[in-house]
Amino acid sequence: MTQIRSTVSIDSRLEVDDEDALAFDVLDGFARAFKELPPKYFYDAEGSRLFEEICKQPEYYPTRTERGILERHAEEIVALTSASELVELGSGVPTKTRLLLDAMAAAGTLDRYVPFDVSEGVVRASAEQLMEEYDGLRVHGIIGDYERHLDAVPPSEGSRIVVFLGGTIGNFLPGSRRRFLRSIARELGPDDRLLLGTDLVKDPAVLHAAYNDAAGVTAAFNLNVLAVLNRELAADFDLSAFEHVAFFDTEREWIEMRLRSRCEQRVSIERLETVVAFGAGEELRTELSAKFTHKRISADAAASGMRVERFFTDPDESFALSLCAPADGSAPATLESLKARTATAGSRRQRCLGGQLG
Ligand code: AVJ
Repeated sequence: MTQIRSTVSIDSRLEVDDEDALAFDVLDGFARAFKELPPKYFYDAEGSRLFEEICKQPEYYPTRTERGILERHAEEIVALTSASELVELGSGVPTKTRLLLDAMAAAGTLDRYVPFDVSEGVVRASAEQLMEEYDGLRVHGIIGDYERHLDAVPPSEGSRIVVFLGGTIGNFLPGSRRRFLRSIARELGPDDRLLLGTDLVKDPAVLHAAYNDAAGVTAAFNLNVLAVLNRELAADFDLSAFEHVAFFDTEREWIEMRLRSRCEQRVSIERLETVVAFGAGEELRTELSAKFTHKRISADAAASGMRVERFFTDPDESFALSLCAPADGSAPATLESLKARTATAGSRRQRCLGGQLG
């Protein structure tokens, strides 16, 4: 079997001003009556490691449930899209990505993978791993913040599937969620699709357990954001003076994570030349994780210029993958007719494959 060379290029949009982005967000968030930090700062090397650890906890079902849905439906998703490119927002460690890349390789359409993540280490590691595993795969990594740098995604060279997995869309407040979905929708050509992973509304006890695991990994993950501020902004947070809080807001249908100050305290943030006061029991909101219903996903898609073409879920309906098409795209075809189409596309794109999976 002939080996076809894979190529990697990496485009970094993170610059010096990103330290300013953190400083600005901290100043802004701590000045509020109800203090708040954006969840994206969780993911330094330690935070990313702790998140991987969370995903292995018995109480944290989203990761394994989403993987199960992909295992069952990756082939169909790929057949529906005939995609040659996979663009992954917040790509992280590429375990779930492989299920889609494998299906694309098997369909003979795989050409390019575009991982997009804030973590340089994550983008470089997954780019290197995947180009070794998939002959001929072109990897174009983007290191950046997908809320600000979506324009860094290269122009599509075939049909593409943009994936935003894990339920991370739940981190947005409803208004900015639709704004963000609209910015993705604008990047989609008529044959392109967005595959969106969302956690679903369920028994509050199950949700509560998922964000309050017995081993305390979520608590460590939550507290780690203070270590990030200590390092990046020369702050002097005492992590043991705060405790992890996570609860399901049944009215808004989202999980809220907070850090509660165990005592009255003042924290110095040297690089911001400021001191922040916390009252005893005062809470700092660190994350929202919205939970969805099929109806809410359809409404968000519609408000963002898309429609839900297929809705995939697990037997317990605890997590969902929605395949979204641009609203004015062509009508959805049947799986059988699409399989026929993919087969043709596959032979045309044979050059892209080393064939270890086909
Ligand atoms: C990565 C945002 C999907 O909301 O479940 C896990 C992050 N926070 N445990 C989530 C998280 C606490 C996770 N997302």
